Amino acid sequence: DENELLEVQKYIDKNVKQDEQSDLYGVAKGKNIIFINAESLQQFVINNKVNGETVTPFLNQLISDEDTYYFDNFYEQTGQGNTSDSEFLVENGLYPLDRGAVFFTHGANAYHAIPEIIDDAGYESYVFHSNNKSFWNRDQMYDSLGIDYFYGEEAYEVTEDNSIGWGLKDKQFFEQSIPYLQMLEQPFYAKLITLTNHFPFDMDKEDMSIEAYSSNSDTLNNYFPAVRYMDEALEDFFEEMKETGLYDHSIFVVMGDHIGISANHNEALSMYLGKEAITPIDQVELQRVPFIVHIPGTGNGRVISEVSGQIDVKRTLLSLIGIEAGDDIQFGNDLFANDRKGYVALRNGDFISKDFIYTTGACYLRETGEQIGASDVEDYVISETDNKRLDACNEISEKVTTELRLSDELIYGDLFRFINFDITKS
Ligand code: GP9
Repeated sequence: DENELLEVQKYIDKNVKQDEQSDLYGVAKGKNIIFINAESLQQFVINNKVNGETVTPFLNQLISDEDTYYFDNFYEQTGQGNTSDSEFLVENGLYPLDRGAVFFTHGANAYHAIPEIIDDAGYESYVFHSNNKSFWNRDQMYDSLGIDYFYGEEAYEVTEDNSIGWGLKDKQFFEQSIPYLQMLEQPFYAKLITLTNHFPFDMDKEDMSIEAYSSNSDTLNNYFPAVRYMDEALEDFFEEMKETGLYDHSIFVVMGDHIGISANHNEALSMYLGKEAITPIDQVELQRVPFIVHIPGTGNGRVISEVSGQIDVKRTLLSLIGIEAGDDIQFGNDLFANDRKGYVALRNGDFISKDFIYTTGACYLRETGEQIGASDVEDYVISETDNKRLDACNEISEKVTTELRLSDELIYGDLFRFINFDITKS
């Protein structure tokens, strides 16, 4: 175990740690963190239309706001644990497992998650989600992550009228969550997990502000009105936050947790996107989800297009509230600092870097979509440039494999049991 830990620490020191502090370090110190886990929200609906109508008018406005930092090349990195995996990534800066849901399989492990770390800075942590506590084994895992209180299904008034699919409709969910938020001692870290925009995206007629799409996939067709409904729910929530006065004392994060439209719907999706077909690299790029950080009062917001992912959220948020990386064991970077890893590993070993996309066992040039060094010509001799590119791509691929393996070892060996962190004092 000691050797494994040593290897992890060495790897992180060499490959993950950043020397430089970002300009935004500490800008949100002492402010509440309100984190919206947006169910199934994918990037491709942002600034897009369906049947001539804008899908996400509120989010479009939010991302162009002067106080918003919008990451438009941000990838979800979940495995089979879907929403729970995305929560795991965010809280720990570790990868979920390649099979099963780590929330179920390793819910009793020791971790060093955001709630525990920010506890020393005076923050209490809460989750709001109108589903039963044992779904995804949340009740056990939330304890292990150091979350102080979980407002689950029983905290809400759920009736036949105000619910659909898996539970309370998002508009009701936010509305009923607000009195609780107002009661909390500040500063707090509150995660609100939405639910209405969930497969198969069924909606009551009266909640549909835009028409469904028309294709051979009901899932894709219904996705658009469901996303619009969530967009409206978020708009109401932000308005309410301003009215309660919590807005000025908080920063807001909106993150898509995982894809909603799987590859089973590629035919319909390629029609919607105006593409002949979804290529392997399109498939990877479809794993982009919005990551939006709204910090009232900074006035310095912008679109950030460097490659990033859910693994980076922990370090980014901690840096915003003025907590250094110290000796933390995690695999993400502060997305506001410049010296970053420069690649995002997907759970299946695929990755995206500034120059390359690696998928289906091949390396592609991100700019042109061409497979590097591939040719149908007999006796084709690979060019020197392509050879160098392949070397560079393989080098990243090795890091990705190592990183995923080390993260797995930490979880399988429950190695956080053996570490005493002293982060805030580093
Ligand atoms: C369940 C909700 C959705 O409580 O978070 O989970 P998902 O099915 O998207 O993983």
